[in-house]
Amino acid sequence: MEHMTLEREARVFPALADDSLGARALLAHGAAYPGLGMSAASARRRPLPPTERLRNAIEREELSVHYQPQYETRGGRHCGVEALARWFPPDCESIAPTVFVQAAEKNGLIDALGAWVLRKACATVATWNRNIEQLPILCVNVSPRQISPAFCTVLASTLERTGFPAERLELEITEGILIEKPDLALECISQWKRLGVRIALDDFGTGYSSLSYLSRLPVDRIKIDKTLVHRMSNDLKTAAIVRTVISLGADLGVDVLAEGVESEAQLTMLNGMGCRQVQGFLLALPARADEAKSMLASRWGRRISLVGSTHAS
Ligand code: G
Ligand code: MN
Repeated sequence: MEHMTLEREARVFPALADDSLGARALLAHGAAYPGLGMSAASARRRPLPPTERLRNAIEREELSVHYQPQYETRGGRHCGVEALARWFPPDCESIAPTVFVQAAEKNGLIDALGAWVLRKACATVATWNRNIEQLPILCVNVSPRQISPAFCTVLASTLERTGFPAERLELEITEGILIEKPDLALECISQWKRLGVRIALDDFGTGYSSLSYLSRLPVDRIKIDKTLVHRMSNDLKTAAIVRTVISLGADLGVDVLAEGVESEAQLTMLNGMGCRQVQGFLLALPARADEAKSMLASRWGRRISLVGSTHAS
């Protein structure tokens, strides 16, 4: 299954081998599995340079933004929605976001991609309710490579052009940026805050998880990484870490959301630990805008159909 995906990706990015380690790795994988490398026909086809290909994909709307709702563990009301870029080329199956985001980072297209996702998501979600109070918190991932004064300009103009309320927009960053360029990151994040947006620390628990970031940065939400959520049922130490992060968030006055919730057992455990916000396949898969919008209208998302209506009140 994974090998099939790699082959598709090698076909879509055949020319990435010029300057991208990601593509070289993909092609190497294709070559490592006999019969799964590029076909003679696709090798003969002269592909567009990768930069053009991704730029065209954005322009032709082959890329789209999907939305994954987030829910409160008490009452089941939604507490946000995460915008996730997806690529569905017409000539093959979808390409994993990890692949094209990494390729964009290496080919200098991440600024264009990131700006496009931000504009698209703000413009779309802005129409979901006339009443600003009822708009979900919209979470948009920001790659460490996007952190620059130019992104601040894009952010300001997006808020102005789409009319999306800054206080309902949450930018998700990972610790990578704070380690790579701490001064620039602090400067940019302070500018975002001045525009009124919220900040989330994404994938928390996978990197250095330095507690000093939490005191130095104006963080509004911590997102516990899905690998911790998946491990905690079978590993007491992981469960202790998750519990500690949840109580740390409470002490700091920062929201804590657990990502990757896939089972009732995980949800029950998180609820018992005092976690108030969850996101994951149990509750809602990432979905097209219209589906996500209607999911937000019902409490508990998918879970209502899994366990009946007892949680709906
Ligand atoms: O790094 P970040 O947290 O932004 O990753 C979000 C990714 O996680 C998305 O691609 C989304 O599809 C995926 N995802 C969302 N919910 C779940 C889940 O319950 N389980 C797993 N394995 N992945 C999930
Ligand atoms: Mn995220």
